[in-house]
Amino acid sequence: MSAMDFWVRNSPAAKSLAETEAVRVAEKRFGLPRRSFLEFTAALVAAMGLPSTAMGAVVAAMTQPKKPSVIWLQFQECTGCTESLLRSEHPTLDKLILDLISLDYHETLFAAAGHQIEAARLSAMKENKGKYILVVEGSIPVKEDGIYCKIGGKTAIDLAKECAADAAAVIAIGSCASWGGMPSTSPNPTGATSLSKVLGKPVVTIPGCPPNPYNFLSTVVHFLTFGAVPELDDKGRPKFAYGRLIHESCERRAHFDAGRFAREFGDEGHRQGWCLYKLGCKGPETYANCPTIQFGDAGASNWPVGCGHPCIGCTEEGIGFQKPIHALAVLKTVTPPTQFARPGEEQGQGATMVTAGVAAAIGGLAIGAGLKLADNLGKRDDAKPDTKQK
Ligand code: FSX
Ligand code: SF4
Ligand code: F3S
Repeated sequence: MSAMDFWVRNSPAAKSLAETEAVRVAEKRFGLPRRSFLEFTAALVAAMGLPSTAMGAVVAAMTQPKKPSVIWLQFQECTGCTESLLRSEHPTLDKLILDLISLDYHETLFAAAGHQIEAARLSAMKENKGKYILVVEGSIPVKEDGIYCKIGGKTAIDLAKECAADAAAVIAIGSCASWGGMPSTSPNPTGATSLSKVLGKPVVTIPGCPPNPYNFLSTVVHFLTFGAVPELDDKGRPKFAYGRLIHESCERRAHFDAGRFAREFGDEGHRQGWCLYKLGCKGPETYANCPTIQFGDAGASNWPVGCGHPCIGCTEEGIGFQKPIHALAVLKTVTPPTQFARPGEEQGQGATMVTAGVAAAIGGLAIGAGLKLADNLGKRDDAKPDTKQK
């Protein structure tokens, strides 16, 4: 049982929270047993680096009657960002769309098209002026005045600017929107660039190709709870998710330290699960929480390195899609830090040496809660109330 599960099951605070009207609303709205909902919320709270005392506020925000309007634009991309959210399953995106946010414009998921969908976007923007969340997926081509990507007769440049003007928060989801991603790979014929460059101001970025749906979800929930986006690094990435190098919490790190490397795909070292550094793993120069949060519901070790593939640095500008896959990573940290966080150290402050240790602990909690969620919520059809004590 993870620490968070233990907290949900045993702390008096969690027990009294389970009896509140907000949790009753959540039970109905999300169709989840109370404990499962609380465990899901606890996983998000832990992932954001917040203390358990924030649970009440997060639950209240997730169950508020008025759902925040979300306008989701798609430009130069593969729809992997949306796909990864559709596969998140805790809870599934249909729950998210219909029960947590009001998705008022999304070209792929909407049945409507043409003038109808454009009208939906304009009316949502008018009704929720200054309050909606704008999410942009995909890079924006700026060559030849942006003619390489047009929707409804407008260039991606104009659409992004128009929709961002009255948004309460702007989120660039995926590496394409965050820094150009794959479409900006040399020679970049369309001039693919990031949302923040087009808008001329910083935005929240959730890079990854595709990004981890947990990180997007946690960022939205943070905004709903506190009316502000989480603390960001100098590239607009939430520090709770991108504050540490992959290499610091990689499950193969012991092999790296011991000098045990896979040298070819399929060789003995590869089959033994040894370090992938010599196959070009970019974990030592890539900031992301992939090893602690992992992906999807396929069980433990479900992330690129866990599956036996070197990290290509997809969250990192200048690395992913730019540095050759086989090239060796620059080692940013070779030796362990001299100082680790003390118990009870302030949480969620990002990438300092001291807080790195705290983040590891938080990551551990999130994994436990996340895997438990996969257990309970991954198979929606045969999900059963979680009444068994473990
Ligand atoms: Fe694809 Fe998204 Fe990659 Fe880009 O994710 S998974 S090409 S980051 O914009 O759809
Ligand atoms: Fe893990 Fe890659 Fe670092 Fe090896 S080099 S420990 S595989 S992140
Ligand atoms: Fe991307 Fe590397 Fe994570 S390839 S998904 S940053 S492990």
